[in-house]
Amino acid sequence: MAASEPGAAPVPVAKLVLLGSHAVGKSCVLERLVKGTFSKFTIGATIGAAFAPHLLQKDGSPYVKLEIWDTAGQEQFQSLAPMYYRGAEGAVLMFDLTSARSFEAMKHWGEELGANGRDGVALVVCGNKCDLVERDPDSREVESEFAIAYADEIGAEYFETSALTDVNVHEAFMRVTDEIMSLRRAQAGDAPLASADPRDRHESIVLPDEDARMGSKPRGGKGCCS
Ligand SMILES: Nc1nc2c(ncn2[C@@H]2O[C@H](COP(=O)(O)OP(=O)(O)OP(=O)(O)O)[C@@H](O)[C@H]2O)c(=O)[nH]1
Ligand SMILES: [Mg+2]
Repeated sequence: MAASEPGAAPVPVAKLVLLGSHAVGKSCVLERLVKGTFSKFTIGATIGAAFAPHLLQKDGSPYVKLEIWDTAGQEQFQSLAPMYYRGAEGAVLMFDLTSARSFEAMKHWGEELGANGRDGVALVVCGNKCDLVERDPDSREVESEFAIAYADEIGAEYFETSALTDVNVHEAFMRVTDEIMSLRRAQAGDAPLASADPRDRHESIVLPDEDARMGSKPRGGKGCCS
């Protein structure tokens, strides 16, 4: 829990996970959300996983303190992903709009979450790098209608995002967070605001480099550039 000011209601905490194949832009999207920047040359492939806390604001007030796990998409790290998605209340499933292969790989993550994730996990699907398809429509390998159909199938909202040009990043995270909060309310209003078990929140395995890289400054769909 985090309180915004003395006497104020505690700010709820929610754990989110980013899933998708290598180089779809998960870390860049997270950096855009958390720091408001895009590091074209300094972000390398994620090793293991990275953690970033982020205080999401709504209407100028603290809304939810997100604990975000950015998983590594490279093949050799895929077996680690369950550690990060198991306790997650929300997931951002990401693919690259210029890569049909990444779309297929993302469906695999959707299946895994359905089979092994938490019941009633809140989901959004993000087709990232919409700046590229806007600049060159021929580079698009996944049509919006297919992505929307898939998102509908798994009960998710679909966003076309760009970490580079800051399109729909905040909106996608707000959407998945709203969904988490409404699922909590639907659960008779008595669901815990955050896991009391630190193991569920992976507090003991924060990767120092990644944590430092992301920082924790608060900052405050759909089609590309809509
Ligand atoms: N044009 C464009 N490039 C992007 C965007 N997001 C990420 N990239 C580029 O895509 C590449 C991969 O980005 P990452 O954020 O490292 O990808 P990732 O999904 O975290 O990759 P792993 O950590 O290996 O799973 C980098 O060269 C980024 O500069 C975007 O929105 N637009
Ligand atoms: Mg990464």
